[in-house]
Amino acid sequence: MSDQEKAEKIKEEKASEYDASQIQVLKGLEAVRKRPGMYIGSTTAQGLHHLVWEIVDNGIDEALAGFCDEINVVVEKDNSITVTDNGRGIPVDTQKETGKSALETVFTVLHAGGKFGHNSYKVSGGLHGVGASVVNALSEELDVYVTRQGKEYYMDFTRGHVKTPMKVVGENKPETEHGTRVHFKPDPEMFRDTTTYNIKTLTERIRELAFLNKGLKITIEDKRPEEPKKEEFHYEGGIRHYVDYLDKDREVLFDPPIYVEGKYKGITVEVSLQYTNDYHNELLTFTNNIHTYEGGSHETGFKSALTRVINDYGHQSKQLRENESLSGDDVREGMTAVVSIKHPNPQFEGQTKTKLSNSDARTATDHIFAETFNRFLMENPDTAHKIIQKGMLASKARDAAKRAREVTRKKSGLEISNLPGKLADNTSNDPNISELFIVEGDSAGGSAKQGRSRLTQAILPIRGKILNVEKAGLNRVLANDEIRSLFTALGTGFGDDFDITKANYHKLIIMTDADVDGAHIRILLLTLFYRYMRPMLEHGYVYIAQPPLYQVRQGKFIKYIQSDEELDKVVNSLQPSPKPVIQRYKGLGEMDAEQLWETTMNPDNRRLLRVKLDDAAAADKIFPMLMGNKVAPRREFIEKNAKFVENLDL
Ligand code: TSJ
Repeated sequence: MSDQEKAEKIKEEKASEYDASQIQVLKGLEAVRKRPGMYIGSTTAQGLHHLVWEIVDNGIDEALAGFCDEINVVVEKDNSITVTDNGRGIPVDTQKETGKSALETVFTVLHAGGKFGHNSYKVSGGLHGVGASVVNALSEELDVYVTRQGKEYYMDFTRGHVKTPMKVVGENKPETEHGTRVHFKPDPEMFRDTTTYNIKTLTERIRELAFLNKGLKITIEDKRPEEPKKEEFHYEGGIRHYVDYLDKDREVLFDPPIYVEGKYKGITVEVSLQYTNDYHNELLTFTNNIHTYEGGSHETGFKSALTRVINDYGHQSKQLRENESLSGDDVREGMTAVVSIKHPNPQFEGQTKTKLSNSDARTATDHIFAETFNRFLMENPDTAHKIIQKGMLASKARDAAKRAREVTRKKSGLEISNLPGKLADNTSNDPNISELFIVEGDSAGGSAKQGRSRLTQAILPIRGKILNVEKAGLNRVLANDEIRSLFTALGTGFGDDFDITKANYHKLIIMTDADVDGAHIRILLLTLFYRYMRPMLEHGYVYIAQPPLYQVRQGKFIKYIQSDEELDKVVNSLQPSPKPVIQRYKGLGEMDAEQLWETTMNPDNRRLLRVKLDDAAAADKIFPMLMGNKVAPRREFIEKNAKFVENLDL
């Protein structure tokens, strides 16, 4: 082969490599747009928000690598998003294999994020971790500015295809100026449900990311309102402030929360913990900024270290007798803790892929936490004493509750029917079609019993305010008749023994008056469900009945109405005489059995609200605030969120 032939051949090879990579790009874009759910989970509101995290995660990676300390997120007027960081800027040099700039590759090749250069630090990332090219493919338009090494570069795309190739738009920039700015507008053809961003969803996660990445400043600005709103999150203390934030409305045992940080075999571990005078514990765990809802090895490591260190210290200090020990539940009663680890190669399992399975994460978390926590107890004997006392109290209460439970179980075992007397059960044994109405007051309970469908609907009347479980320990909860009836009827067992597969009803319907007392009872019931039968909420088995506020009658025409707006509409539509008669229902008790059935219970007419449990952490904050000891925040919250209490959607 002559030199010329050789050169030709190399040229051809280059061209075909380029073509091949171009085909890969087109195939990739096509795949993403054909099955967006495969890449971002769904194309609902959730997927829409996921796009923001895919971009923000790149900035977080840059921060974790130590090159960036600020990220700004803006929701523009048209619901497009701008994310800016002050990192090194995405590299722009031409890559040998494709002849394309690294910048173009990041936005056009699937899984390219962080794949060039040194990417060993890449620890952040959503569950899908697919990056900027997916966001690009799903955006009507995307543009990016990069400032690095004295120059500013620009490039833009439409639905993933290059529109304006990379060009230099600024020169002689000072070395101190560097960073990446990405602006994208989600494609409405892909996001058919909604293209409107929810500022609360974005803000909550940004706050969380700021807690989880100490020192990093993250701002969020909403430019849609007349007056744009901007918030800034920046926590030098990281997850220590997260614990403070979670305990904002609780009384705490000491201040500040315990904070531990360390690195073991390449795994960074941070733990912060606090005790409150509540009975419940709240433990949030994260791996690489991902909330591991289902826990996993880091959680196991933390829990076993906590129990072991407290028991060892208790024995050494003679506060616990030799034959006495505290269980994991005992030492966690009233605890608020955040565990956050950074792992170079996390493996997730479980139903929602949010359970960490790497066994080295258990060892690392146990090791780092145990050592520092033990030292903390030694150096702070007063606090240590409080913690041990609290554990011992929990242990005693648990023993008492266990005895009470055994007695209840034996007693009910001897009775012919172990169902509570006030329950009017339905005749079907199929939980799928069985509904349990929990009804406020005996008189409404009576009407409901008469009006119901006997096959599918069971009625349990409850009298007045039920026990506030947020303020009561386990033994008082178990001693409460109203609550025991409910659990017996449900058939699921209680607390730790709770077994959702035994539920006698797959719809639990709270039916209370449409007034403030009714709203309060509803919150008390939801608090009970949240604390003692959370799986019912997680499975979406809990509903709220919507009794009408008004009846409008004009001759034979009768209509039931749920809101004031609807009332106006209906009355306006009934112009000619005779004048319509409007009746306002003050409570369920004012309706007779047939009316109650027609308006609120009959599956053909009724409207039920399903109670959603989207965010356990948010709920864990709301319930203590609504139900706990501190009065001021509760009053403030109810005043601000009257609607929430009226129309609960957790
Ligand atoms: F990818 C992206 F467009 F989504 C995006 C990337 C969005 C945002 C807001 C920021 C970033 C980004 C990427 N910020 N910083 C970086 N850094 C790099 O890409 C980078 C820079 C230098 C080097 C190097 O080895 O010199 C390596 C990398 C990965």
